[in-house]
Amino acid sequence: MSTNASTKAFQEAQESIPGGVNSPVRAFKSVGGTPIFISEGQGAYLTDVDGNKYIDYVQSWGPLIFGHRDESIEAAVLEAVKHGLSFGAPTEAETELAKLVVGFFDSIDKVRFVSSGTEAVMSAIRLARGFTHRDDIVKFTGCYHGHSDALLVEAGSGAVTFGNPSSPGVPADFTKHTLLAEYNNIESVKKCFADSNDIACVIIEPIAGNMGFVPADKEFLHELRKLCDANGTLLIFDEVMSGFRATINGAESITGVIPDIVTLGKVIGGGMPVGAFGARAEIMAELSPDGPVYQAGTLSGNPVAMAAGFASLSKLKQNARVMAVLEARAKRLVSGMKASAAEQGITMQTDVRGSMFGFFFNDAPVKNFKDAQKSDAEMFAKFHTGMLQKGFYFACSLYETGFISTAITDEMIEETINAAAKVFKAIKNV
Ligand code: KE4
Repeated sequence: MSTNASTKAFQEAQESIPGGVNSPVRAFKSVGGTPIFISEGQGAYLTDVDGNKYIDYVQSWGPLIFGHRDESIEAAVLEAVKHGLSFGAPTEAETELAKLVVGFFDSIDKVRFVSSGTEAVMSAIRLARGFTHRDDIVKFTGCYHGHSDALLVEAGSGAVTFGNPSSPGVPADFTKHTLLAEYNNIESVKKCFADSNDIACVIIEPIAGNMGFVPADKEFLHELRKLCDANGTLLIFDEVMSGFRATINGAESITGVIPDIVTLGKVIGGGMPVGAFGARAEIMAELSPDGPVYQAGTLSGNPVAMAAGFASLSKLKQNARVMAVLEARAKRLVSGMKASAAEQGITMQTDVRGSMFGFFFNDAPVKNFKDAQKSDAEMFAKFHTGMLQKGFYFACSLYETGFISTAITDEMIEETINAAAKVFKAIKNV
């Protein structure tokens, strides 16, 4: 498989874009080799600039649950652009998508759209601080909530991949209100509440996808809810990644824990830039222009992005059983890969929630970021490279998550498992 054109494109990109990429994790730094440059996506497939085809298990880091160039989403976008790209004024498209999002979540009465997950989380934190008149926040090591200053502390995703969890350029003053706890460890959260009586919110990925794939224990989330209630602290579920990927009704529907604020992104834009945050009416009433908490955005609620998101979520609503089908495929994939690895004496930890899946090359179950960091990063890099060379595109970091789209068939899953068996065999026979 030649990747000469990608190599050339990467060299050229590095002359005008830092690292040659517009988001660090894309640089393949943690798996080695040259990032492949994509020329197009179609259904389950990506095609790179050398003409190589790959079955795509990343789907733009989650948004494309219906695969590339889904007909209904593409038609909605093409129709929307005929009426203009952006107005900076309210449109009915925003109301239509808002009503759809609200209908999926018991915890959400109203929702505000923004243009990224980072914006959604940054705004949700400000709203929580404004609503509670408190300054401190609690986050969990290994959880990633976008790159706003106060949250880029012991973050996951790209921040960890580069081993610099707390980024330079973030003044200590900007993170002194950020308290850290350990995922799935309620005692560590109790310590935060012992250290501060000024905690506005606890923010968590209830189904974490940025330290690798680590769903929170249900009991832990229930304890977290009780702790927040006892202290007048808001609980924020950051579902930018897990929203409409683990389930269509939010983590609340599978854990029984109702958050105060939910942040969303990815799938709700159908591949276009959309983030959102929602909560019950009394909390959202604090948000400008109704209330004093300021938040704004030139392209927030962009009508073309709204059309893509509406088509994406409408299709999910009309096909509610789709998540069960995707989950069955995800389970088949990880169990097949795990069995193939075991034949070569390689141990994998795997987990699935809906269309999300993850795996660690690790001898013990992964319950938090410290456990995840004990995983075999070298084995992961060899696996990623071997699968890429066979035409299977997995997330280029062990601190990420995999996704199944409706375009990925049972046959493709079997193809992937067979390829993994060959890759594990080759790794062991080196
Ligand atoms: P964006 O600003 O990238 O749209 O969303 C930030 C964000 C917030 N919260 C969660 C739970 C997220 O997973 C993300 C973004 N996810 C990463 C993937 N791990 C985006 C990929 C990237 O950074 O290039």
